[in-house]
Amino acid sequence: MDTQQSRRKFLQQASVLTLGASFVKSFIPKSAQAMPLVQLRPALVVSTWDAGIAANKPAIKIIEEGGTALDAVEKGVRVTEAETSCCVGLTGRPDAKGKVTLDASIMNGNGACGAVGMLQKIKHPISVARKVMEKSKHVFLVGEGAYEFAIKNGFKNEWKGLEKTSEKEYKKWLKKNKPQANLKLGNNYNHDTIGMIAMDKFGQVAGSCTTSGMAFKLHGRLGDSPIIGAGLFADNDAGAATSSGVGEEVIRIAGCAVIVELMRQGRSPYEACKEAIERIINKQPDAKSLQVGFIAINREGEYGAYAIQKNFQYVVNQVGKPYQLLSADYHFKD
Ligand code: SD4
Repeated sequence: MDTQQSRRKFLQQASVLTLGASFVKSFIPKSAQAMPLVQLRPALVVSTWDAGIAANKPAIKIIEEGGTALDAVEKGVRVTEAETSCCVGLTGRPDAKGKVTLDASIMNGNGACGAVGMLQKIKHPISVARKVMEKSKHVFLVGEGAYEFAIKNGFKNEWKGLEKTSEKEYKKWLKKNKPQANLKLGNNYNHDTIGMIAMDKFGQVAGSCTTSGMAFKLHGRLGDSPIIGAGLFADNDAGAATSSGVGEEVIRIAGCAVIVELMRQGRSPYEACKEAIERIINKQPDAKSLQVGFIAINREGEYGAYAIQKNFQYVVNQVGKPYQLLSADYHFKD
């Protein structure tokens, strides 16, 4: 049976099970209905860095209760957007002009996607990205336009000024750098963007990615995180991937699209992430001073990760199991 045929068969079986399940449900008492009748897929949630411990919690709960991967990845990263963080949400480090500009994207495995770039003053850019996906005819809104769209769709201006540590670090940085000076990419301020990928019990995959981007970036700079195919990609036929690290390097190789395509051709998530990192290293003579990490999942519920440097962590939650905080394998071993 080829992939198309087996997919069709799987969908037929899934719909028979669903119909069967609702028919049976009408005959069993309400209390017993909370139990899922069948678990169709090895559902899971994976996200970047240790912020994923808190973020994965509501995400895996949604999936355990039979919700969609799309809802899970949106709810999950909202946790990080609401926390005090160097690199996500309104408390993140500003750009060279002292403005906190946020990038986010969300993608469903059926091809639906939405993104915002350089969005200011809004606490949950991931939810604005989802609104772009669901309420506009577009995929990607940036700057003032993204802000106006957010306000029109019920989001509030929640800007309270630079968070204390962000302000301190910005002032320190300003003393050594002229405003608008470019920075050495991959500096120490740039960890902890959250990217999350998930598969629900029905085999649908989705992903989300949200960040304040590189600290002290040039005003107007967009990274990989809001770019579908670079910092995020999801396809129900192959899997999902997301990234963290120096966005410029991820964009250059269309990182997450490449990883999903490699998985479609049969590579494991680990092998696909490793191949993408090797492409970056082959193109970038300075790779040793940069960090990029990828995480990926496939349709079988397998996961993997790979990074340029050590210390790239990720968090895995599989249905019914405790979370695992893992360290990714990496290229430069000495
Ligand atoms: C960016 N990829 O703006 C983001 C930064 C990041 O962990 O991931 N930091 O380039």
